[in-house]
Amino acid sequence: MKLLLASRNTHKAQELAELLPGITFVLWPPGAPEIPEDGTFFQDNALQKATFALAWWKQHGPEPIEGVLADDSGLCVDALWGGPGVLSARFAPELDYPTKNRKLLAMIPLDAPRTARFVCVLALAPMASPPFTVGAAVEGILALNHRGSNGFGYDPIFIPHGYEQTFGELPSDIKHTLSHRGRAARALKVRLEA
Ligand code: ITT
Repeated sequence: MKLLLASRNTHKAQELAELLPGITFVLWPPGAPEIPEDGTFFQDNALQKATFALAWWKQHGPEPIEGVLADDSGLCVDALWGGPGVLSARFAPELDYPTKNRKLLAMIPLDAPRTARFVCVLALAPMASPPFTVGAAVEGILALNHRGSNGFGYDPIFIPHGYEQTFGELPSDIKHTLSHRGRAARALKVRLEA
């Protein structure tokens, strides 16, 4: 199956390629427009990205595809009322991730709960049938400090339940078995196989 991936995030692209080896991904071309994402919820944004990219590809796409896959995801921190959440990619955009992660940790009061979850919604827009979504989350807590250099984004500050290491310290195959994206990808596979 050949799908266009409606994302400019190369880390997501790599994870999705590892999680969905049966799918050949066509990457969103460098000259294509920015994909809008101004929804309130992960599901809104995932659908918006997939349907926008599908409409653009139908007009301009240089090769045949069977549909478009989009991923909207983020880190929801209970002590920050669920933030940065859908705004995870836009939190402190001027900072690199180590500095951003330190800033986020500094915003958590010492006596506040450190519970958090990563959420991922995948939207699949086939060429000729309505789009659908699958979603998943992984629960965990925030580390006291940035730890490890695996993964990307907020991985070095997130400790999944049942582990002591952050996603930045755990190898990618363990992250894939636990993560929001891994769970959503497996749900997508089940849906496609059905
Ligand atoms: P596209 O919209 O082009 O796909 P994006 O990075 O802007 O890329 P999102 O709006 O979905 O995508 O924001 C997701 C952000 O959430 C991402 O940039 C990271 O900061 C964070 N994030 C999502 N999944 C993550 C993961 O597995 N590990 C660490 N951080 C993650």
